[in-house]
Amino acid sequence: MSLPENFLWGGATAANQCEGAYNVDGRGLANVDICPAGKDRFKVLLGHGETLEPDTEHIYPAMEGIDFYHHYKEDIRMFAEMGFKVFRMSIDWSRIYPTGMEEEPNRQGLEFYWNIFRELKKYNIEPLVTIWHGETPLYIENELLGWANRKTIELFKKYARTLFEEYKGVVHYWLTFNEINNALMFLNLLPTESAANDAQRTFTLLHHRLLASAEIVQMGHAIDPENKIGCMICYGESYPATCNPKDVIADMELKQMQQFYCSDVQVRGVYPSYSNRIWEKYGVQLDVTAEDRAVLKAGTVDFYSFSYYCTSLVTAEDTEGKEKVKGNFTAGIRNPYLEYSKWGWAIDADGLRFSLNEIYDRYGIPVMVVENGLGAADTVETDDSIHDDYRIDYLRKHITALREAINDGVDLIGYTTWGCIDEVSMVTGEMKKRYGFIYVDRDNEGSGTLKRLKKDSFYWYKKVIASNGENL
Ligand code: BGP
Repeated sequence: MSLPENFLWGGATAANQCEGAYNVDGRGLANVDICPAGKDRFKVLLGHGETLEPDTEHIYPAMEGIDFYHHYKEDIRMFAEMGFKVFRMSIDWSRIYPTGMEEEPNRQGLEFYWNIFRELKKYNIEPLVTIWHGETPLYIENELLGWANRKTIELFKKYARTLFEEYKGVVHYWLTFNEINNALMFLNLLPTESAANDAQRTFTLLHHRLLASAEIVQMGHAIDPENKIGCMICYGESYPATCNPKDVIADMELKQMQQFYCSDVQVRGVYPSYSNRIWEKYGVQLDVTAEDRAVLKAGTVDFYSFSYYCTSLVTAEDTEGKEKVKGNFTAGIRNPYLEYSKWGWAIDADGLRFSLNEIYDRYGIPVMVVENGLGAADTVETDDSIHDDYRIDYLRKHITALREAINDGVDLIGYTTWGCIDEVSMVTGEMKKRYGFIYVDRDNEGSGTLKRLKKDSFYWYKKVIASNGENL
């Protein structure tokens, strides 16, 4: 079966990983600006950093990103050349409300996104806007404790209202929170004692984000009934390591918490039946009022979107002596049937077909894959060409899986590869880990001309889109 004619082919980015220009045109400092590359990154990302001011010892890659802020015309022209139908991007809250507390939005920030939308329109590329891709004004983090504070919901609603009103009729596709569930994945990666200490805060901040998401879904629909608003889940697909029922149960419990807890709320509008058991396990007391439940019920999403990179294996047994592997916020033991990328993430295209079926069976609403790709180090040849056949191979297999899932009956409406242009890695803060069809001359230390170069995958993806996924 062919892909639907209006299938949304494209690529994805996030403001904090590409825009740079952190201190221009009235933008405020954001939490992501002070996330250093290297070993201290996660401490800060998780809100455990001692440094809430940038220092001279660290490199802060978000501050300059790939300077999309000043290169957007050139970059969008290249996306158009590949034939993109959709471009996923996020808006940086601190560009619109520099501290989050202002009564009026920063006009220059709004203008920057107007410029992008006008440019996209020129090429008939539909924007897909993530309202929150981890970017929070630093003031809110420092003074209000960020999302742990219920008051942040109101500030976020003010920001979202501004976007819905300003870009009414221009943006039709929105995502509320990027990978909303990754807070739970972070929790699972912590040693048991730290996880126990962090659980109350994590589930509370997540409750606030889920409420905020539901509130702004309703708001977005009220402002423009044409708006299509989706959730976005980090789909850390997992399999039981063996047919031992203990492994199957361990996998089920992990899935309930990591994969389904948030989307069950966002799609079905209620906390799932198993959530009490999870809260008990972590000793969490959540303040879920009757009013909260009504908000969650009324703010369900129109479509389900997710990121897909790799899969992992779950076992109930002691993993001592077994080879451990990591993925996108996941950890497990090595799957002997799969190959692994240089950054240690399993390459599993069948897992994408499996995930798509699992999701569509569960929710029955339109689905979009909004992140997928291979993080790899590229080599620029003397003639500026880049032969990234490994990336083409990865994407070819995953697009084949999309086609299979559509044959299975999944209502898949779009596909945006992650980091369609090289940008800063979220997990490590490196530039060396590249996903793009477009190479950006910038290294881990922040040096480079920022020159853009087309990789072999650029020409390949252009052909794929032109043939609507037939010519792989
Ligand atoms: C997802 C994030 C993206 C992106 C991606 C790849 O979790 O939503 O922002 O960065 O992971 O991760 P990395 O860039 O670290 O390889």
